[in-house]
Amino acid sequence: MIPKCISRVCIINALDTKNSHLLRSYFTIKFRTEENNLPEKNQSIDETNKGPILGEELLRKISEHPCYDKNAQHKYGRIHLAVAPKCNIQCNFCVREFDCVNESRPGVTSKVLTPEEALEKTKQILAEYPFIKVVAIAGPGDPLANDETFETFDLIRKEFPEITLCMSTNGLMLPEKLQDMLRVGVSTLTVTVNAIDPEIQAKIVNHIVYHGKVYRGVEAAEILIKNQLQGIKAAVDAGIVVKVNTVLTPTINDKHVVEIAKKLNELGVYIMNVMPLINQGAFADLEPPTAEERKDVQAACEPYVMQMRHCRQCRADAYGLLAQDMSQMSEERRNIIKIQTKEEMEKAREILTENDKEEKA
Ligand code: CLF
Ligand code: SF4
Repeated sequence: MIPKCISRVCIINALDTKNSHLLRSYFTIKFRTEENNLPEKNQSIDETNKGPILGEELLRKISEHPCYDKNAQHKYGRIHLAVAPKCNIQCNFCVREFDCVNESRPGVTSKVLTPEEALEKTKQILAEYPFIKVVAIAGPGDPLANDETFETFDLIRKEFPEITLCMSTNGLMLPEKLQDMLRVGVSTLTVTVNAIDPEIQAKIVNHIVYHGKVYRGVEAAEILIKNQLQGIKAAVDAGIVVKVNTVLTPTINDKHVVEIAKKLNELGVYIMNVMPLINQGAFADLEPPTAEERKDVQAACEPYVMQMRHCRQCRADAYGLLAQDMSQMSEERRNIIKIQTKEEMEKAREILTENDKEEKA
């Protein structure tokens, strides 16, 4: 019997054979109401996407993740803990006094926290803003180049076992650090892949530091790409839901991005975020893409992997809803949002309780 809360769209999505992992999940998930929003399906129309099988727990996490499900962005928030200052590569568009621009927008560098300070901040913020469902580490450097990342996640998971742990990385250390990520419970992961062709990647990354040695040019690019792709595959196989960020850089990788999307399809990546270049550092003279150019690239990639179009290029210490970074707000404004959102949460809870009663009746 089909539960009464299922909409026609849900059924069509589940019966869409390109999303067989969702079809399988259809029979295992405890269906929720539309108010609670199931995650949007992966809309890629290529049939070969080998994404992970999404069980009930992962579907819940996606449906409450503001970056992975566009319907969640206005209801649920994330907190970024700036515990990872070091980076192991040098991107040509990065100025190291700023947050990692593979995930963030530049600003004054986020104040680096110790793992203990990060836990305290999380406790305080989650108590005040219960709509925050994701705790993430996204810089200001590369999370996998900093042991504090794992120490922090360990502390957070012990205190908040239900919370989604998210991370963003350049992927250089992904194959080696995946076991640590699984141990601490990371379930959503972003890897920045700006090229899968070493000649193109060599124009984007100045150098990498790998196992204590500095590599440059195509040699550096080959190591980086190999580790990114191997790491993504292993993460997907391990059940992590992977998002890929690609910085759209005119004259460098703009004609190449669709090739990346095809590869992501093969690897089972859940969603791709084509971000506009922020022109600084060695790329200060490059023109960022226009909104139209970015839209065209996203449309060309869409057949292969679902596209994220609501990214806010957050700071490495952002928290709140994506559209309302409370780390940048006055106390007064934060209080207004707190009250408004709590009311909304209460309303949502009432509706869910009513629905539960109806289902049981
Ligand atoms: Fe943070 Fe990134 Fe996790 Fe989201 S942000 S680590 S996936 S919880 Fe989101 Fe911010 Fe865009 Fe990143 S809007 S910059 S995509
Ligand atoms: Fe900068 Fe991020 Fe690139 Fe590291 S990975 S160099 S922090 S943009």
